[in-house]
Amino acid sequence: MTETIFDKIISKEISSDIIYEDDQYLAFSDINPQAPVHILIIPKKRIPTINDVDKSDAKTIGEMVLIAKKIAKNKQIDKDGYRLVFNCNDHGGQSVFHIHLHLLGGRQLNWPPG
Ligand code: DGP
Repeated sequence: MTETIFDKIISKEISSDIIYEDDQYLAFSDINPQAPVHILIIPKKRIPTINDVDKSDAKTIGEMVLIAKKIAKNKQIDKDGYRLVFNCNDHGGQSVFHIHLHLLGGRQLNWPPG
């Protein structure tokens, strides 16, 4: 599996605005924010795309959602609402092949997305 930029963020070789960290997960601000709050939640274990997730990863995906929920509350966007997104491959707009959950909020988000 090829390393991505997120491995360098995990190792702190590249600095990022870290919002949350534990031994298995990291959350940091997106470098190209699409909303006032735009945070990426990643597992430290690299899984390239959502296509590569299997049953043994169910806990990982669930915990990523729980971290996103906690951050949304801390950022006080929980009441107004927010969006959680996994982009997958080309049509999904995925550019970094290490799964990441986008947490977007702080403004009215359009639906359907472009
Ligand atoms: P996606 O298009 O779903 O693969 O999203 C990848 C996101 O990663 C994109 O919104 C920009 C973000 N990103 C890429 N490189 C860096 C980086 O070096 N630092 C940070 N903080 N975010 C990055």
